[in-house]
Amino acid sequence: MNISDVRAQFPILKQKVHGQPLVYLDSAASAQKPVQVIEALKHYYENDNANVHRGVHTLGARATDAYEGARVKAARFIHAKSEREIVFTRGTTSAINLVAYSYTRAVCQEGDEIVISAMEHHSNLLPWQQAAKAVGAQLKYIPLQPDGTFTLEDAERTITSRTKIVATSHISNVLGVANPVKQLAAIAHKHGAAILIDGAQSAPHIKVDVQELDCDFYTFSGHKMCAPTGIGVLYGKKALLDRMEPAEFGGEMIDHVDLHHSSWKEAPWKFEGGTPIIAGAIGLGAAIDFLEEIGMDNIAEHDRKLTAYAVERLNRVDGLTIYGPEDRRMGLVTFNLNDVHPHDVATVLDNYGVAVRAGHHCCQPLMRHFQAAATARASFYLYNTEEDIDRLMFALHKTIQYFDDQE
Ligand code: C6P
Repeated sequence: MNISDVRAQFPILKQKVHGQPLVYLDSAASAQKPVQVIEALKHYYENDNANVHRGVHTLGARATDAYEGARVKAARFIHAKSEREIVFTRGTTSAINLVAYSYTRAVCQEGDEIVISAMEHHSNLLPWQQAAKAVGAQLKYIPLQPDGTFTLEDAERTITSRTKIVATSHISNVLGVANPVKQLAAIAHKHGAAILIDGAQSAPHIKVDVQELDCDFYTFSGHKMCAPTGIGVLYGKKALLDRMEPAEFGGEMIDHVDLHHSSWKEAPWKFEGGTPIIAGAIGLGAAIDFLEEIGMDNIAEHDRKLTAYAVERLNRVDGLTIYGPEDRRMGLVTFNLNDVHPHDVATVLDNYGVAVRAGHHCCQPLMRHFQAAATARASFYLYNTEEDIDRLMFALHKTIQYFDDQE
């Protein structure tokens, strides 16, 4: 993996911010787009733009082929058995909402349990809260260790024969820690429960094999892996998708419509009511081609090395706290500087051209666990370099100096 070649594919990285070369360390929020993806969108709109699945005309057929071709690529990317297990959604949030709404209603009765953890992103927490209320199920949490992780022993104790669904992130967007999802899937299955894995932070960084993990549902967002915003994927085992009713009704998803009764297409199309996210899916297909050409194993190794480099440098800073365990960390590091609000840290860093995220990262329960209102987070992707991290460290030292001078 030649990093200068990779960087050259990302036009946005060539700019200056506040007179300094941009150092983009916020890919966990949204990744940048390579020319290959931008060109794929441009090509689609300049040559093939039309609605899908309905037209007999040439553009309609081309658009349909490109849209359904992207589904095949997404299936290959996560090693699904079939493209029929790939539902296009707006992103991880809408994918989880679909399962929480529809699968819960199919399998849960009053008194059943849904099990998650307090480490989850709000998008993997609120949908379950709402679903549990709707069907009278109990929402249970696997307890967290002081470092914010959970153990398989605690998962064993929390999951029971009344548990119908277990949901957790593959990689936490705050801790960067990879959860033992394969073992968790085995525990869930032992109790007859299904497992959903929130892959928003794993699909961009590591090779994912849903068959190997034996997860029932896996969700991810295109925009965090070089694709456009507004496209994501819900993977579901075919038999489970077949049990689920659609959550949206209208054009495209139907088989037969009468005045008082209608029937739908098979999965995945029954979940894609209305004109689908055609350009987004084509952009996602181009992003998958781009990432696969570099190689997901190469990307994982690069991101792991950079993360270790950043952690090692940050650990040397007096008064800096890193959240989460040292090991199993991938793609990001979350921290706080003594006495300086993370929003102030991020603002001063921005003056040096360094973009990091500050806030609760859509994980308020986890923030409360750490008794922190907010944190700063630097996240890395295939276009970042050690030099980017050196620039972060330089800007961080300037930040410390600035606030020391204020005292
Ligand atoms: N996390 C972050 O800066 P959407 O917004 O639907 O594409 O993804 C939601 C989501 C779900 N799960 C995890 C683990 C995530 O990290 C995210 C998005 C961004 O951390 C934006 S809050």
